[in-house]
Amino acid sequence: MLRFYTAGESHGQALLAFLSGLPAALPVSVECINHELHRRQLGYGRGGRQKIEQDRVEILAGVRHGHTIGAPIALKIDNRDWANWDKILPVEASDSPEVASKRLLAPRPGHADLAGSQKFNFHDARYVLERASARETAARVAAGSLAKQLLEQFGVQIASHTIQVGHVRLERAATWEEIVAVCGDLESPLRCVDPEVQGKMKTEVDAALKAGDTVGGVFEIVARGVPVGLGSHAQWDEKLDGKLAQALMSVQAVKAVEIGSGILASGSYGSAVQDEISYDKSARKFRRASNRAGGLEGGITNGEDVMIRGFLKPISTLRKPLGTADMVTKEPVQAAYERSDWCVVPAGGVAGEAMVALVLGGAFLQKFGGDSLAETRRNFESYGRQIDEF
Ligand code: EPS
Repeated sequence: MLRFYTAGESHGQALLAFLSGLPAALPVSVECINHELHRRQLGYGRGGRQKIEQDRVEILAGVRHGHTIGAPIALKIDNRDWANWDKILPVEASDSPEVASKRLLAPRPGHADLAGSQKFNFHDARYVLERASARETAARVAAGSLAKQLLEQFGVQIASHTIQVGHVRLERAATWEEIVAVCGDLESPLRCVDPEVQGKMKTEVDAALKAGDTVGGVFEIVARGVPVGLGSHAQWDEKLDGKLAQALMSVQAVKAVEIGSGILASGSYGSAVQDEISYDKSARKFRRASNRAGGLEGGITNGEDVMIRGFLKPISTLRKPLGTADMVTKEPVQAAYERSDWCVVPAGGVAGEAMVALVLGGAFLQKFGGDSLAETRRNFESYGRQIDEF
């Protein structure tokens, strides 16, 4: 079983991720992790913080001589901004005026500020926002890169692209080749496969900035090469669609998740929604004429591309703030503003890829097990023969 946790505050010393359950002898590329971290920092509509940070991973445990050793893996990403925050957020008790100057009493509508402060009984949203910040996704992306590196050993690839920013939507299906190309394109401003649509998306982002507002959108994750049979129909908490939905929903600002053509399907007839099955005798393979199910039937992967979308609300830190109530005086005030991004859809896609990799990697290891990569491979290949002979 693959398990992971993250720790770290947005302006603390570092972000940490702990991952356990990877088989021993998996080759690990630090360069690949750093590449993913870099991709997460990109995107049109990012704020000042990404000019400060240059996210790079340090592996502290679980990897030796370039391979996993079957021990828990500890990953660290330093926050460069810590240099500006060490007096404000020290580990030790402090009565320095800097601490008081950064108290946040005017909770932002839509952020965790108020609900988190009430729950933990802080009359200052600082501790809550530090942990609720989407900066935490850097740790997920580092752990997710290791899950990707496992899955790649078995021919599974995961990529994301942007299909909507604000009101502008990509109205056609993108090909796998287009998605892979845009996903790896470090120059692409919003990771949309269509240059014309992307131009309109940029205009949407510019309009939000000009208005002191923020803009949301939709990213799509596609996993290709996923074997038939991950997840199970047998129990509610074994259904892989449910696990994927939860994983994507946990990404900051995601407010809805769609698998395949789930939203369209709810307003269509059954005959127009299901994917008809045929059997290709020469390839000895079952085929589906379409993939509206998004690669999942009954909570089980069916061998088609796994397709899942995350719907991001516009982020809640607004340069032109909304009204709120002071947490101490209870008087009406304007919500707090320090600095912010105004569009994070491409970054959301990278975080989404990591979450999909961690869930698929976990389901993969649940099915095939193995304490060493060689054992996992034997189990995988033996199951492959069962599927071929079915
Ligand atoms: C983020 C870092 C943060 C924000 C953003 C994501 O940096 P700072 O708060 O110092 O500007 O840019 O956080 C949020 C969206 C949020 O809601 O807190 C990052 O590295 O992704």
